Amino acid sequence: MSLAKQILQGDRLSLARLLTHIENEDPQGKKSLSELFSHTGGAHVLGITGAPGTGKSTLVNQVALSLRQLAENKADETVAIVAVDPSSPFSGGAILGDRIRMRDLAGDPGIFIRSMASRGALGGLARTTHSVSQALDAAGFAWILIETVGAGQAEVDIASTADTTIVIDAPGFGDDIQANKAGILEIADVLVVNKADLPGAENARRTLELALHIASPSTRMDSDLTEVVWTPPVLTTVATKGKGIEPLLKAIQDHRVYLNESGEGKQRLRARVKHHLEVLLRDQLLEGFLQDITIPSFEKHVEAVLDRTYSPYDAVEKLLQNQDKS
Ligand SMILES: Nc1nc2c(ncn2[C@@H]2O[C@H](COP(=O)(O)OP(=O)(O)OP(=O)(O)O)[C@@H](O)[C@H]2O)c(=O)[nH]1
Ligand SMILES: [Mg+2]
Repeated sequence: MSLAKQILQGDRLSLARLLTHIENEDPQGKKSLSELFSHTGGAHVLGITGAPGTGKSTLVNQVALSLRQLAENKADETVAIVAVDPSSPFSGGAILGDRIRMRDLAGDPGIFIRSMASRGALGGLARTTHSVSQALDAAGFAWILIETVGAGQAEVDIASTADTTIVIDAPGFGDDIQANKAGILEIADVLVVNKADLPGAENARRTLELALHIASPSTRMDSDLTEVVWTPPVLTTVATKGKGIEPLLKAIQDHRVYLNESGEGKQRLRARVKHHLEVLLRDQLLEGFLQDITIPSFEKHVEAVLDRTYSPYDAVEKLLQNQDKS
């Protein structure tokens, strides 16, 4: 039986194997993903992003636990967690976070956890996170929770993979938010001020509310507006105590309904497919091209550019014209 078929039958070991193939970008991964593709589209993908230490992992755990506790149909309302970690295996935070995760969530067969290394990719995700998410979708998980690397920058990539993007802030992280406000507000569907037990939380919440209001002052004020507009709610949580999780789940549900009813869900899906096709095409073309060219030949052009014999643009022209295999 093919790997894909085993996954469709609910075999978790096969799923884990496929995810490794995908992460390694080997042909078996592509083959299985193609076979699985018609089974995707059922999951709701949540992206959780924010500066390092704001409490993403803790919050993801709580959301996963609550989704499972509130599930009316435990067999169907399953949760997959993808934690994108910095490549270094020595990053204490990530490892500690995972240990806590294992302790809280282990034992529930409706929860599947996968860490993946970002391998130096920027933007908070690994190159293959989108494909990993698709595999989990096909495997039948109702919810996919993706925690991005907290690089402290606006992790905009997540917005092109997730249906609902949750941006987490915490008191004391205000400067980061300040510097990246524009990017964060652009991608946030739901804003959360975590660590509401610490002083400064209310201040952080008000700062976000104000920034949102400045960014889109007309929303909700114009009662004649027939078009439905989504204004990201700003919520507060204490992830370590599980406080504020139910309102957060409600906001996620509301956003999901909004995506369906406004048609924005379809628009986003179209943009996502387009983006993914472009990325694949670029990768494939480059790969094919590089196969036709020898390293000494490439180096020759590198030398020529270094010597300023000709420009990088000329070098690319020459490479494309000759593809000389010398
Ligand atoms: N006081 C307080 N501490 C919290 C809260 N939520 C998380 N923490 C603590 O904040 C620290 C960081 O939490 P994590 O969940 O690992 O944060 P993270 O954003 O996943 O961190 P990275 O993945 O390393 O970027 C831990 O020591 C948590 O126990 C909260 O609501 N209140
Ligand atoms: Mg974390």
